[in-house]
Amino acid sequence: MAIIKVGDFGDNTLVGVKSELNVHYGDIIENYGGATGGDDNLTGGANSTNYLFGDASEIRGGAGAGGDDTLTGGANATNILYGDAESMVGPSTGGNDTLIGGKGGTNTLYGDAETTGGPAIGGDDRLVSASQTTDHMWGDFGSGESFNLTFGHDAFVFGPNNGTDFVYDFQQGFDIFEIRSTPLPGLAADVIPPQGAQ
Ligand SMILES: [Ca+2]
Ligand SMILES: [Ca+2]
Ligand SMILES: [Ca+2]
Ligand SMILES: [Ca+2]
Repeated sequence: MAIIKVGDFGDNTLVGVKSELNVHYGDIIENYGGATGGDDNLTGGANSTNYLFGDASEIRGGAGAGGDDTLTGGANATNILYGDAESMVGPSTGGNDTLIGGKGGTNTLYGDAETTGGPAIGGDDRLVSASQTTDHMWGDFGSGESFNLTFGHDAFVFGPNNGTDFVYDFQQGFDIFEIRSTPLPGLAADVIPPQGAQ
C-alpha cells in the first residue's frame, strides 16, 4: 500500500517512511488551474520505492508553473524524482529545482517532467548524482516528442566514485557538468568513469 502525501500551494516539507512505497506531491496531485507551486522539500524513505513530484503529477495549461523544490532520494531505495511533474502540458513552466539522488539504490531524475505536450518551458535545475549509485538523469524532459519546448540551463553534479550514471539530454551551451572532488586530486578526469564502467 502506498503512503501518499500531498502538500498545498505553500511551501511544504514531506518526509517518506522507510520500507514503504512513498508517493509525494509538493503542491497538488493535478494542477489544471494555472497556479504556481510552492517551494517544497521532499525526502524519500530508506529501503523504499519513492515517487517524489516537486509539484504535481501533471501541470496542464493555464500558465501553470512549478515551484523551486528540493527533492532528495532515500538511501538504498528506488527513487523516481520529478522536479515539477510527471507530465507538463503547455503552456506550463518548470521551476528551478534541486534533485539529489539517494545512495545505494537506483535514481531516476527528471529536472522538469518525464513527458510533455505543447509549449512547455524547462526550469534551471540542479541534478546531483549519488556516490556509488546508478543515476539516470534528464535535465528537462524525458520525452522530446513535443513541439515548442524551451529548455532550461541545468547542472549535472558528480562527486568521486559516482557510480554508473547516464545523462540523456546534455545540451552544449545550456547545461554544465559540475565535478566535485575532495580531496582535490588535481585532475577532474578521474572522477567521471566512462558510461557503463564502475
Ligand atoms: Ca507546496
Ligand atoms: Ca518544481
Ligand atoms: Ca524543474
Ligand atoms: Ca531543466
